[in-house]
Amino acid sequence: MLNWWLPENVSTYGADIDWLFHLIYWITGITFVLVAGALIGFLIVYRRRPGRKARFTHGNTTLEIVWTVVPTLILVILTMLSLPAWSRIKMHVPESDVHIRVTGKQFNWEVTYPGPDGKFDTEDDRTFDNEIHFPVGKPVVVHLRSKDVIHSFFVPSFRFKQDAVPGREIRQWFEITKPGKYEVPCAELCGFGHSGMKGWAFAHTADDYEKWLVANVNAPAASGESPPAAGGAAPAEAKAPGKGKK
Ligand SMILES: [Cu+2]
Repeated sequence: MLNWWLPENVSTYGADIDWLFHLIYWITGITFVLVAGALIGFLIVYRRRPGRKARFTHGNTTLEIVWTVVPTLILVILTMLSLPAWSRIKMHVPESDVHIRVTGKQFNWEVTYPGPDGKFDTEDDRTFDNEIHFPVGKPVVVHLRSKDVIHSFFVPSFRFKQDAVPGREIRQWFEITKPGKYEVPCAELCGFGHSGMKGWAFAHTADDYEKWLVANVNAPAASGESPPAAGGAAPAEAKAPGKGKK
């Protein structure tokens, strides 16, 4: 239903979001057609004609109660239907051994891996610009930060969208089902270069991710040199990672 206009869903929880999206789309779409149709109908039926006088009407109490109660009920039911998905996706971060810090800044995504010690802010951290690599088939925990203004880390195919807020670290997660290269735009107007703020998410098979990690994150960094290119470990369209800076 209507999948021709949403990007392919490759996330384990994407179907829960798409279902709600489509439900709300149809409710608001049908409401729009009914309201616009009634508006046009009234415009024609009650148009000005010679000899017809305008008449004051107080309204219709029953009708007003109905059109207040029905939308209220719809909103309450939508809230009830959304709660399980919201709770599963946003309120709980599953256990994982893949933790990646993503920092928004004007106008880049900085992606930091904790390195072999598994801890951020240590000597062996590795940071890349505008590319995030991770394996499919397991939860990936993103530690989202911002250096300056509010950005929004958005991966349409993952049904993942989360603001990055200065002064806070927000932990969110996704689990991807299909290897590939996916676009990561910034979805919050964050300044002059906002439209060019775009990164790429590389979902690897477990084996390819291991190879990428060994080649790019776990390799001892020679001083003054960039870490080796991803080589065969990354998908064909993957370019070599950016600067491997501390
Ligand atoms: Cu931004």
